[in-house]
Amino acid sequence: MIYTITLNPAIDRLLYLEEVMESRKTNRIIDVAYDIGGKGTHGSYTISKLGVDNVALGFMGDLNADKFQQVLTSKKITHDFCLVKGQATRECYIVIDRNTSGTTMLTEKGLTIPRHSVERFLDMLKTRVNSNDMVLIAGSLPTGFELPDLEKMIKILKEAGCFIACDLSGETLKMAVELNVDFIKPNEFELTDLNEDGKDQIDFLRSLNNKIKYVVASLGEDGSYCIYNQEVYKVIPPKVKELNDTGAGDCFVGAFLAGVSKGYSIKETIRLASACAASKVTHSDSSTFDLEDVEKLKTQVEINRI
Ligand code: TA6
Repeated sequence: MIYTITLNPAIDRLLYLEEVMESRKTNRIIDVAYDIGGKGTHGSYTISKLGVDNVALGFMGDLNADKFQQVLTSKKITHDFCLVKGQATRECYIVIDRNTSGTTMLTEKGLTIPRHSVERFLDMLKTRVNSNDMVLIAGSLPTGFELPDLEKMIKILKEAGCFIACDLSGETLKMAVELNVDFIKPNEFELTDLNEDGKDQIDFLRSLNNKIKYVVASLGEDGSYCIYNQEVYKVIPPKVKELNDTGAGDCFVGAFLAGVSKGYSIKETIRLASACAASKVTHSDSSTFDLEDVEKLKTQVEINRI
């Protein structure tokens, strides 16, 4: 089984503007839509759509549980979130205007998890996860679930012997690297941050790959590097008409894990993940991609071993 863990999920509120957003101006919203938010939940949506069973785990607030569950159901996400009493799952605002250089995301702080809920969640993982499973931990930490809790959680998963993928950033990414998880996806800024001695980028990626089975470094418009078995693959995604880049990275990660779980070769896995992410950006919400498009886009992914 694949489990995704979104500790601080969200309902994405998509705000479509007629023009480019500007300060000191009234920016008129022409349409509003909702989508699932939070990175692990996006992973779950992608993994399910690619035909692989999985369960989305994490926390959700009871005040707007109906609304959150409605979005999960509309996305056909199987889930088992722990309810946090007296709180609401956050909303994240995605502003989609005519700006060609990407959307703007405004994220609420989100849940505060009480101590007893943190402990209950960690205990649940101990009994639920076993060595054949894959677990994706993705997104920011809510208040109350602190760095030592993340450390404890990763150690529980390591003890279970499962595959651990982390789509984290900042201190949480550093923690994942220290604990030698199986998959990470730093972006170019996070990579610079991790590379404290300023090593050559490729040498540094190879050194990360000595302890982390799959390292994917996203380089923005320049594509990405994927390092597996000390081989470095430069990946150039297909050129598509971008409508909304939000969630493209989450979609990549979900598809990558689906590929690994299906036993695809590294190249097939990269091809699938890049094609899914490329399809995602052609959709105006934050999670949708199209399986027919993915088949076409797969042929346009450029992968060069360097
Ligand atoms: O990557 C997109 C997204 O998952 C949005 O759906 C949004 O809810 C946000 O990221 C959450 O990110 P955060 O880092 O705050 O957990």
